[in-house]
Amino acid sequence: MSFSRRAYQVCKVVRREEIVIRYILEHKRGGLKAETVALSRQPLTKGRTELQRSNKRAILVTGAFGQIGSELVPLLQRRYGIETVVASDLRRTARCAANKVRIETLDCTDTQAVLDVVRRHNIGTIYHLAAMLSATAEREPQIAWRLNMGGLHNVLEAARQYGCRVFFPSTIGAFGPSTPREQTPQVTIQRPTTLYGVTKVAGELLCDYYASRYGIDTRGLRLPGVISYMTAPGGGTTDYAIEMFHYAVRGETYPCFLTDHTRLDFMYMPDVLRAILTLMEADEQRLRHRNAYNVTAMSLTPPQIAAEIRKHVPHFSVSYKVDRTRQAIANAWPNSLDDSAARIDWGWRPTFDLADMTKHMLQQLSSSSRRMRENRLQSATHQ
Ligand code: AKB
Repeated sequence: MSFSRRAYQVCKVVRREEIVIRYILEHKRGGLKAETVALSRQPLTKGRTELQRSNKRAILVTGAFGQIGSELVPLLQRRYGIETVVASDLRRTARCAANKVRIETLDCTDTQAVLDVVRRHNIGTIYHLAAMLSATAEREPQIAWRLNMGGLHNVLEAARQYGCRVFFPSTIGAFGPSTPREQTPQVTIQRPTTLYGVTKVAGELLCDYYASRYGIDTRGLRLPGVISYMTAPGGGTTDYAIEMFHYAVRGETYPCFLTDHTRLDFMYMPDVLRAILTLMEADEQRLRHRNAYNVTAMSLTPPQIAAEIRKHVPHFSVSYKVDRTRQAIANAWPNSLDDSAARIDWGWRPTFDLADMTKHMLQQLSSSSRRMRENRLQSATHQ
C-alpha cells in the first residue's frame, strides 16, 4: 500500500473514532436531543461531501410518520437543512403543523404518484421506510405484499428513472427456521416462513438487482427489534419490549405476548439512526454487502428487560399471555446476529446497552406522561 493511501485510511479511522467519542460524550451530558444534534454535527465524511456536492437534490422519506421516520426526519432536517427533506406518508399527523416539514401525502403503491413526487421535488436520495411489520403482515398477507413489494418496486423504478440513491430497511425477519440461530452470519440461509420475511428477502434481492443492473446506489440494514419512545408500538413481534416500558411507567403489570425464554436482538433508536446515517455516508468502495448489513446491539429475553426496569421501578411485574401467531414468528427468527461485516466495512458500533437504554427510555416516558397529565389538568381548569 502506498504511503498516501495508508495515511488516508488512518485519517478515516481517527475521524470515525472522533465521531463515536463525541456522540457518547454528548449522550452522557445531555440526553437524546443532544445526541441526535451531536450526530447531525459530525465531521464531514467522504459520503457527506458527495451528498453536499449534489446539494440541489432533496431527500424523500416514505413512511415518515412511522417509528423510524418520526425520528429520522428531524435528524435529516438538522443535518441537511429543513427545506431539503420531504416527509411522505399515507396520512398527515398533528405533529406536521408544528414541525415545518415539507410534507407529501403519498401512497407508495401508486406508481405514478411516487414518480411525480420524486420529479417535482428533484429527489436525490430516498429513505424508503413505508412497510407493514411482521404481525400485521401475517394478518393481511395480500395487502402486505402489495405495500412491501409494490412500494419498493415503485421506489426503485423512480430511483432508476431519476438517478436517486435508496436506503431500504431489512430485518432479522429476513431469516427463517433453517438459518443458524446463534451469531447468525452476514451471508447465510434465508428462507423465512412469514410473508413479512418473504417481502424483506425479495426486497434485499431486488435492491441488489437494481444496483448491479442499473448502477443504482442502494444500501440496507437488517435491523433487529427497535426500541424507542416517540411513537406508540404497533404491528411488530418485537413490540413487546416497547410495551413493557409503557406499562412500567403507568405502574401496571405487563401481559407479555412472547414466552419468557424467547431471545431476540434489539437496538435503541439513537443507534438505529446513527447506523442509517453512517451507512448512507460511507464510502461506496468499502461496501462489500449492499442489501443488507446485519446490525445489532443486544440479545435479550423478556425477563432480562423486566429485571433492568425493576432497578428503577421496583414493583414492576410481568405475566405471560402468549400470542400463538407472534410466538411462531419469533421462534423462526435468530437469537443473535453477527454484525462483524458492518463493523469492518463502515465502522458500525452500538453505543447503548440494556442499562443505558432502560434508564433513558424510563426518563423520557415518565416526563412525557407527566407533561400529558399537566396539560390535561390545565385544560380542565380552563373549562
Ligand atoms: C417486527 O417485529 O416486525 C419488526 C422487525 C424485527 O422487523 N420490529
